[in-house]
Amino acid sequence: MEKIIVSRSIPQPFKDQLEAIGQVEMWDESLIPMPRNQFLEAIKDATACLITLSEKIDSEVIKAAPKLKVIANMAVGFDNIDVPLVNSKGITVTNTPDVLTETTAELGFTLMLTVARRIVEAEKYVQNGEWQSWGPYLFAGKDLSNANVGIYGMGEIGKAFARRLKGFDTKIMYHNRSRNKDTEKALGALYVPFDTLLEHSDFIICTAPLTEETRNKFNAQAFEKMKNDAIFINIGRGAVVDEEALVYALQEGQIAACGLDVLREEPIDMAHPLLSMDNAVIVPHIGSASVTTRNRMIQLCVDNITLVLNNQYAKTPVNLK
Ligand code: 8YV
Repeated sequence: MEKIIVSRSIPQPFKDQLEAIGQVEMWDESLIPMPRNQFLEAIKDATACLITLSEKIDSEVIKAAPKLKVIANMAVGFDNIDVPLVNSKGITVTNTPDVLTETTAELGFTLMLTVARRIVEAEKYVQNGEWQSWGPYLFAGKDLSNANVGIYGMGEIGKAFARRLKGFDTKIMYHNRSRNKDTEKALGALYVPFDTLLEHSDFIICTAPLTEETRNKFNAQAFEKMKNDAIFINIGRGAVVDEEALVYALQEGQIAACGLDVLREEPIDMAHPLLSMDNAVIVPHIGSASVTTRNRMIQLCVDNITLVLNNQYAKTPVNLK
């Protein structure tokens, strides 16, 4: 008998599909993660699990789960999972690439324009009844048109973001661990060293996953090199940024503003200095949050679990290169 753990509440039609292949133990909350102790208990006799980034899959979980065959992560990123360890036990790890690409790029674009045109500050001003008259420079922001846009991380999301820049007559630079000439041709993007990206971009968009190479990539030295009126957007992973250095850069005017969908600690500590800064816009990790995309992500997890439990290859296994 298969036993499938689902660590968040998912809609009944998806649960029904899983129930057709085994017994399902679902944590019936959608905003509160399953407590670690309960997860460790539930995983003991589980053969599959559908999890989110809140669940850390480490040696403690793997030791507790001798029957586990598949871990379906409801995210494209998988830095919450010790993939080499899990794979060494013959357990398949799957993620949700492609289905969330366009939605996540759209959130990045939304954040970029929101920060550039100071929408959050302006909206608060109206709500607070401070709008007395029109002013020539009232909430004057920054143009995206004709700007230099630097993309750090030219994976699928980076490319989808670059495609959206087309109508704005921007120059696109990118930096990535590997160069892709087809992408350069298709998107008119210029491959540049990381320092060049920092020095010449009016907007920098980070879409990078968290790896040993990307951790703290945006540190004090990086912010120092950026233009003083640059806008920094992060839709990758929080730990790619040294947040202390970011706060300092914003306070000292090394950069103009930032928009963040991801943070080192999620949810953010309400005492975090970024929360009191008008030039920092923070949203709660909603990159892939459209109803259609979240449905597709869950369906892909369900498909991957179904395939592996039927002794077939998963659709989207994580294979570390
Ligand atoms: C996830 C994400 O939706 O896919 C990712 O890697 O960061 C988000 O899009 C979210 O983290 C839920 O697991």
